[in-house]
Amino acid sequence: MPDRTFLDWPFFEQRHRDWAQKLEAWCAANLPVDHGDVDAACRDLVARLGEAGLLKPTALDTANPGPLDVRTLCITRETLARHDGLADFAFAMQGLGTGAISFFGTAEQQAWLDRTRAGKALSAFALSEPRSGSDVANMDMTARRDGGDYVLSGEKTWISNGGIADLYTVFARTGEAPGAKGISAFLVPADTPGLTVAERIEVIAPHPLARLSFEDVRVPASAMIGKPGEGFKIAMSVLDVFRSTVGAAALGFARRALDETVGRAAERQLFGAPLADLQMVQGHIADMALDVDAAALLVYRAAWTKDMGAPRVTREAAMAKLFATDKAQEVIDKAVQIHGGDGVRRGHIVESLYREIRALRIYEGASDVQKVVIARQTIK
Ligand code: COS
Repeated sequence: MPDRTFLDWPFFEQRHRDWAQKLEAWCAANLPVDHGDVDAACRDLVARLGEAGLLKPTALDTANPGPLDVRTLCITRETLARHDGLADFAFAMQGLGTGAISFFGTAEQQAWLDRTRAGKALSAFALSEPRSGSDVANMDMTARRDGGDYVLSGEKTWISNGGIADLYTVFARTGEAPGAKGISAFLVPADTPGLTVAERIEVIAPHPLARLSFEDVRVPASAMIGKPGEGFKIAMSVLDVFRSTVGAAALGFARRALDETVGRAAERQLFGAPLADLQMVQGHIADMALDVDAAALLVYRAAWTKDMGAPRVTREAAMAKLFATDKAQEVIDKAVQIHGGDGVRRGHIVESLYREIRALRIYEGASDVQKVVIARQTIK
């Protein structure tokens, strides 16, 4: 039984505990799913999560507008990740892909959110390019004004949900100024002519991922999200919200690894006694439990701070993501070690956690970038 005592921490309200309980019951009945065809699995997960009302926290409720509740997003990612990494992925992308529209979109653009929150449309966030991942301000993709339209040209890569999304939030250079101040954000429906999948990308924990090509993709000027030249700040403020949730997903993977390890240590006999009797194993379990709790404190501190109305949580979110993802990697590595051969057996839960966790230290701002962010904020 996973540790749920953290839900009694003062970061949370009764509605969070009720949500966690409802979600846990849904997960127990529906997860894990078969990952054989990740495209089909993601579409199905989004549809089913939507039907159950579980995608509602991912985007603005147009009937009752208000800020996204980051604690709910984090509890959801943590819980889904503990049951099935692909379910966490499907949930997370509905938020990251629409964040710019929730926070900066026009009423017309926000009409999409009713569909993404209901699981009837999939979304994606197209920021990274072959030549610029961490260095966002250096992007090449252009959006040229042509009468009442913008024409987008270039490539985006590492795009999660690429190929299965119905809408993309795309960042492109509009040239108001060099660097960070000359980028704008656009809402591009997947069926816009000129937008194609150039390559599907296979990774160690498979999920829908692609490189996208934009060849003279024409969108009306009304497709711009926010103002011209504000794209970099829009991207960063979306990441401010969703980076803590990446930490929460890592926390879910780590908690699962800890639970599996505790079970294994109690059950497995070694030298005539359970593994758990060995002080060496106890030392590992203590380190794992400590890392899980410390990560949870940082993740929910960041989420709570945002929910309390902080305009920016750049430092808190960077700390949460950096610590939770790095420590989850260590926790899972220990779980593999304690599971012995089973820890690397294809299909074993601990083996899949080992593959699932790695990308989280890279995407949405690599660990190294989080250190840059934390150092800058601290020195300032
Ligand atoms: N919220 C709002 N505004 C922000 C912001 C944030 N979180 N972070 C930066 N800005 C603003 C800055 O205030 C600055 O504006 P002013 O000059 O008006 O003050 C502007 O944006 C440029 O910021 P900065 O000079 O810090 O930009 P850099 O090019 O040096 O980049 C890093 C900073 C490296 C931190 C940024 O590019 C980054 O986070 N990279 C990782 C990107 C990433 O996560 N990629 C993964 C894609 S999604 S899978």
